[in-house]
Amino acid sequence: MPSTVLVGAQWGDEGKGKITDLIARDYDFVVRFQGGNNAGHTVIHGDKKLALHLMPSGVMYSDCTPVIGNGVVVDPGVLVKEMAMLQAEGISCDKLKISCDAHVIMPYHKDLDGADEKRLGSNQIGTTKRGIGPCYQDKMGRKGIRVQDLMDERVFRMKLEAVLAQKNPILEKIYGLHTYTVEEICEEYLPYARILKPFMAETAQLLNQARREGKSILFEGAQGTLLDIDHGTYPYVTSSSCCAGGACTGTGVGPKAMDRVLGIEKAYVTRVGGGPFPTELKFPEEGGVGQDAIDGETLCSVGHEFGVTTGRKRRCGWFDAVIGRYAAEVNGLTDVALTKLDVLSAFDTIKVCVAYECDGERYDYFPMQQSVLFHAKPVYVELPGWKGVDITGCTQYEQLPENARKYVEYLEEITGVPISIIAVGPDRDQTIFRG
Ligand code: 2SA
Ligand code: GDP
Ligand code: MG
Repeated sequence: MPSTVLVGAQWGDEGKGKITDLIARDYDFVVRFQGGNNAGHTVIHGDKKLALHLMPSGVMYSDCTPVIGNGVVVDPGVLVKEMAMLQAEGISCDKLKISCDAHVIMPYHKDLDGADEKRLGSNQIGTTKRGIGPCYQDKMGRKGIRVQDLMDERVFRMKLEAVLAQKNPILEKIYGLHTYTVEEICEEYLPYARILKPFMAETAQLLNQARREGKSILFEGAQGTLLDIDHGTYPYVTSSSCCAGGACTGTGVGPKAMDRVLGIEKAYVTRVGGGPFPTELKFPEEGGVGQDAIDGETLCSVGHEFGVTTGRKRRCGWFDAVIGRYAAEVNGLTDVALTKLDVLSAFDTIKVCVAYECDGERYDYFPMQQSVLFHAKPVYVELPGWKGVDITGCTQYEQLPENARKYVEYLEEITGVPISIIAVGPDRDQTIFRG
């Protein structure tokens, strides 16, 4: 089994959790390489849905080693709770490895995330307020506290002292927030350190050794291509490298180890938080009217489009092939898993955006300037649907209605990437593998 990077090809929530969970059993290691507990990956356990925020989805299989790579930001309290939740479900976390170089989300990161958002007013990013951005800021600013620092009380106290001397005045004078003492943070964090210490590892070495021994690795991306700090719709992005390149920097495994880059695409598009979204079908409460508003509501209600971490209603829109082509390029996608095709059974006809128009110009490629994306009008092609046909039981490609197959093949044609997996429902067996 080759090593695979799995990435979201849109704005996140494409169904990465389902697909990772589905294919993880074929890999020896499943590694998270970026993001933190802003992620919400839904996996199935018996007849229950579980939401994983930090734990790699490979934890669901006892033969698989879940690894939290150096590119991840770890909220230790959240991780300890998630491990307890999994253990209560009978899922062992004993094999977990946490990179000694991953950065730790501190209480002031969460405070600053919320305060920054407030300050932005109507220009809010719509973050998950989990402290992700401020933690990555400190990492890049070389003021971060890493997992290895947390595990060494002397170092932890020393680093905290230095960082609080800088954070406290900012918290108090700029944001009017409460300040922290070294002692109160130690009281909260040192017990976590004691629980997590046995799981700390030099994960880059571990993974490279595993490669030499012929073991396979699944690199599990979180969020999505358009939320990538470099390639996304900046500043309406998360603060990490969600694209395939992030799998190298976020784990310490070189690019030659990546044999396959699997992009996860929803059969339509959703986005949580602010920022441009050309194919958005605005909800009535956002000023949407007519058939577009009805179609947006239908996608949201049939697709149950609510955030796994925050419960927020996700913005919904038609499939965007401009984004599909862009994601194919910036990630070097070898193939795509198309999810939630069953949701489109609710429509008479289905639209696909093939290009944008802005100020009389046509854009077939992702526009260079973000202002274009804000004002872009989608150029749609309308395809006949398969309304009312229940496709959730289809396990073979040939069982899909002809128009559903035509839709899949049209997406392949206009994005230039083969679709190797099709999901027609949330369960593991509601999946079609194409030869
Ligand atoms: P942050 O918190 O700094 O990463 O937020 C910055 C932007 O990134 C978006 N973002 C996400 N978008 C979709 N899904 C995410 N995970 C959760 C889920 C989201 C939830 O699986 O449903 O529950 O609301 C996720 N995480 C970050 C975020 O909306 C901002 O636009
Ligand atoms: P992720 O963040 O990319 O892992 O995606 P989320 O878990 O946030 O959101 C995807 C949602 O869609 C979850 O509730 C899944 O159970 C569900 N899901 C995944 N694939 C399918 C599918 O093919 N059909 C349907 N109806 N639901 C799906
Ligand atoms: Mg999600």
